[in-house]
Amino acid sequence: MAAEKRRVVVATANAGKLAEIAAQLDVPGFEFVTPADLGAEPIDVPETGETFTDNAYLKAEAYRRQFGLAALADDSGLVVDALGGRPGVRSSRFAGERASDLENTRRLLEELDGFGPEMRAARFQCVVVFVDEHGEPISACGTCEGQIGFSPRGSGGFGYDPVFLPDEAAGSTMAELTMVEKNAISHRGKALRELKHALMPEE
Ligand code: ITT
Repeated sequence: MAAEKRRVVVATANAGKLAEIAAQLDVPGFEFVTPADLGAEPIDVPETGETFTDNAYLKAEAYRRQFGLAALADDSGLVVDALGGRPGVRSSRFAGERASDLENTRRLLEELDGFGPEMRAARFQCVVVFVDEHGEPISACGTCEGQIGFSPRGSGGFGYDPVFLPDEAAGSTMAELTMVEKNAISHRGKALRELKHALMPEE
């Protein structure tokens, strides 16, 4: 008889993230479910932490308590050198509390107005935290280096993807890549592969 799989709720309200996470989560012995699969809405967890790790942990732990299941959360953002690391943990709120991706991207391009190519280095960072049924955490992180472009291009992905040119993508923006191509080089792809490795049973 097949062993029972451990259910893990994916702790995000961001549909773009969820699609990328779902495409990569295939871990023997685990079944990843969304709040929608459980007949519930995503929960709004105040991101009061100072770091990606703090916030990912806050989200994973809030979902674990709410659903009584192990949980996996992602906290991620864009770090721009010329802006002293902003927007960082405030990436989803850069242009205001409920700002859209378009508003955040516009604000970024405005802040970098007049900055030449040598001043546009940036990176996406991601921390994923898995908490087991008892609250025991495992975390993993990933980074994707690149440059901020001068105008948006492409319609894939989400967030700042149309203005982010990954070093590993030879002139394309992240939004011009397919999801498979993005996941192969992205901060989230790297973090999830590391986490998956940690969750895999020993050979
Ligand atoms: P949850 O907290 O519900 O997961 P969120 O969008 O609020 O959703 P974060 O607090 O982690 O998530 O903020 C991440 C923001 O960073 C996201 O809204 C984008 O603006 C940006 N971001 C992160 N990963 C990105 C990616 O792969 N491509 C483009 N932008 C990204």
